[in-house]
Amino acid sequence: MTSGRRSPFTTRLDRPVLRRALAEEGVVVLRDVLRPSLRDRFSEIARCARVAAQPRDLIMPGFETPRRMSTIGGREIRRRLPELAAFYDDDQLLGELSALVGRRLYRATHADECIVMNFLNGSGQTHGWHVDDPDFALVIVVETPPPERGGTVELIRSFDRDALFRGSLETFDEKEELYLQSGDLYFLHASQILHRVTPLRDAHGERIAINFAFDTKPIQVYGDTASILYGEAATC
Ligand SMILES: O=C(O)CCC(=O)C(=O)O
Ligand SMILES: [Fe+2]
Repeated sequence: MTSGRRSPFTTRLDRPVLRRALAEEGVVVLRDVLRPSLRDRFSEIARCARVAAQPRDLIMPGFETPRRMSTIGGREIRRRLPELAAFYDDDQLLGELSALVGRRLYRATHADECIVMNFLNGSGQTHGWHVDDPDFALVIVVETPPPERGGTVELIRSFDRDALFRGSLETFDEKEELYLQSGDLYFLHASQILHRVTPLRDAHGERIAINFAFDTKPIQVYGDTASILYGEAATC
């Protein structure tokens, strides 16, 4: 549908260096890659939208980790923020991300989880440890505090799901931190790598991220967590 349209990116994503990094690390940080006009527009949209975000404060069943944050789910985004939906629906984006992964990707079919906005506001707000149902996440970090103020992305590559379900997260010492600045994107193999956003340390701290979800299968079976965090379950 988008042939002839401008790429959302300033550079091609299927460069060998990025492909290799994603294959080896399960994540790539994409700095200065989103066209500045889009980056600024998304930032403006996110800042306006935050008043409409739903506050959440719960322990997510499964890994039993906290969600102290505000959210806007895909259904609401499709209704009210068509520019984000257009970015997600762009076949050129899908093609570039598929090339980066080295296999065909599909947009997530979960109406709430396909595109989500996550807002952390103030001390203690956090998006606790989890894996995503969709396989890959393209995350735009609209706003993030300096790392010493919290709100950093931490990753655990290899983990024992059973141990996690028994609630032994504290035993992990193999955490890695992603170094991110406001305006960065990252692309994460989110169904395989355990990840979280650490609690903000500052009463006035703020973090905003937009997550666009992609699957390796056209139809995916989703659990309940997205509906708990982002709204009701349905199909995009
Ligand atoms: O905010 C982030 O950087 C991560 C978002 C995330 O993990 C998610 O939406 O599933
Ligand atoms: Fe996630």
